[in-house]
Amino acid sequence: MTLDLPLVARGKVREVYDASTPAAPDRLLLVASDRISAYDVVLPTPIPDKGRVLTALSVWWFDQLAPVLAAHGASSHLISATDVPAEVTGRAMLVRRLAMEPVECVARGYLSGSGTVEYERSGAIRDVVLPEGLVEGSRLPAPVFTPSTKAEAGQHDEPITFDQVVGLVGAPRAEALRELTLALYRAAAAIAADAGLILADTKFEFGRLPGGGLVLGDEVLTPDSSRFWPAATWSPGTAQPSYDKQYVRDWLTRSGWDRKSPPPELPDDVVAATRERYVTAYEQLTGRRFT
Ligand code: Q0Z
Repeated sequence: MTLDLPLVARGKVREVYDASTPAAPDRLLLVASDRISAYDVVLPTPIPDKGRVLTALSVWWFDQLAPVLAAHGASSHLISATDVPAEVTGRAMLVRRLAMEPVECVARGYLSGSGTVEYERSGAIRDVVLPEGLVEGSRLPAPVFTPSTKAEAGQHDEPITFDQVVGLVGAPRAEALRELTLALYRAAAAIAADAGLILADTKFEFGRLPGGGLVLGDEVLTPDSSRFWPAATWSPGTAQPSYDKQYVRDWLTRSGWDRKSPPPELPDDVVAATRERYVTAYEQLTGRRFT
């Protein structure tokens, strides 16, 4: 696949191109690939349709969240998921180029991963003191805003306090980012709950248009930016299996891969099962068939 557009940024599993024209400046094209990463490395075997499923999911969520954004005087960066080059049909979004805020805006409604590590060390997550006795997978008394800095490519995001967000963007914008992040999380978690899924946590990225309010950017509420757990099997006290990547992780572990050497090709049955998980997640959430 070769798009004749300037490459602006490349992530592990997606790319950003400059899609500006003289008539329509400040446009980007976000392209999702079928690549999958596990344990921080991109695997050599693509998952067919992953890019289309994640794009369709993100577009569906932008639509679901539009009222929440509007209520906060905000909007989304999405312009069109159909007016895109033929080579990337279904797996690309044409978006407005924003001045991105230098903060990853994470909301957590459940204790998991690095949130559990932080709680076990300090009894708190960032500046929010939590009750005793919580375990991996516990629901938090209220969702918590846990921002992090944007790391350079290949590095991990660094947790930061709310005061550090204030230092980066000023108090009014820091408060707006926190309130909007939590409002979007609550709305999305309620929608996910109706579909039998727990939205444990999610990461948003915001930017601004010249002279404008906040704009929700990037991809939203995909399995790559969020943890979704089936509500039916939720069981605090043990790690909840990853909805999408568990087959891949389990197979990689059983394969004896040392996590340092180049990763092995995935077998066909693991690819098929993983593709099915992405499609099922989309269909369960949206109530639509994936085509
Ligand atoms: C998001 C990223 C990806 C690698 C740039 N609307 C926007 N305006 C300005 N910048 C961005 C956006 Cl979405 C932007 N990223 C994150 C996405 C591959 C990095 F697909 N980079």
